[in-house]
Amino acid sequence: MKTRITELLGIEYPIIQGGMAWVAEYHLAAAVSEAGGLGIIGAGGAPASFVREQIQKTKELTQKPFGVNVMLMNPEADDIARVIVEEGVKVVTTGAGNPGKYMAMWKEAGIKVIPVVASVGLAKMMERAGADAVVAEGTESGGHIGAATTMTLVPQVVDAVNIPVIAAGGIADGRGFAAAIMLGAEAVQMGTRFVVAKESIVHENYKKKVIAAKDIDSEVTGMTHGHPVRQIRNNMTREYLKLEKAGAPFEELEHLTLGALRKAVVEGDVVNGTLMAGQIAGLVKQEQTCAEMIQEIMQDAKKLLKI
Ligand code: TUI
Repeated sequence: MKTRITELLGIEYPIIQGGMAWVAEYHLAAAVSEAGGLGIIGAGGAPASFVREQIQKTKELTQKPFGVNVMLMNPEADDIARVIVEEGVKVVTTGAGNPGKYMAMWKEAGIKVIPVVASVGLAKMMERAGADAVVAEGTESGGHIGAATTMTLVPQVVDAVNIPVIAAGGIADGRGFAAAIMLGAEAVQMGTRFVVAKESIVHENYKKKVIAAKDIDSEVTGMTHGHPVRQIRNNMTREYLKLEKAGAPFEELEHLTLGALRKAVVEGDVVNGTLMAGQIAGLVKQEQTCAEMIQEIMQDAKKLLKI
């Protein structure tokens, strides 16, 4: 299936993997790229040296294009932005902020820049700044989220910009893919389904929680201090929301979450760790390889779209 995104990125299928902190490391990124999508290394809150290593390890596993996601609240974002250029990475996505200050450097290096946006306003600003495409990410997503739903955000962004739009948030199968195409998107970005990929290094306990999750099993923490994060309900979210409701200061809440994502992904602490996942977790039923996931999605979507 050809779209402006498959042409822009030189990939076979218009499916890109979300740049999930801790989860999107080189095994997963290489597996998605090898399967014909675009794998992405999620820099998250990691130091620049770690990101460089991840890029080098990905290159050892695949010759195909892959990208790096820069989480813009990372204190080392400036260094990571430079490492991406030095290592010859072809595609960058960004999250949790405005990547405007890196745009000139990345464009000059010939990098395809794809900011993740949660509003029409930022999408237009990114197009003016020279972005090659945008990911329009709805509030159904896991992790740090905006307010608009995928169903409302994607067509509004499609109408507002001329660059291609990638839909994200609540997409995990061929039906979601086909729906995104109907909304005018030219690719999808998926996170939650790839969390349970066979090639994903996420702790088995975390994967089991995603697979067991039902439609209404996620909570949004951090709404009151402007950093809403969607994650699967557990002891952690109950404690957090109780404190948040009681008006606890940001510092106290931050202390609670500090290292909690690592605790869940690496140690498998599903009680007090942060289990970031989207609302579509209820649809994710089994561990499969990235290739199996992508083939299944494309086959189902092609039938629905009659292409
Ligand atoms: O960035 C994401 N998802 C993420 S980042 C992340 S790491 C994290 N962990 C704990 C707390 C906070 C972050 C986990 N998941 N998705 C893309 C995204 N970007 N969603 C929303 C936004 C966004 C929000 C506001 C982008 C820009 C923005 O404002 C731009 C401005 O004007 O500064």
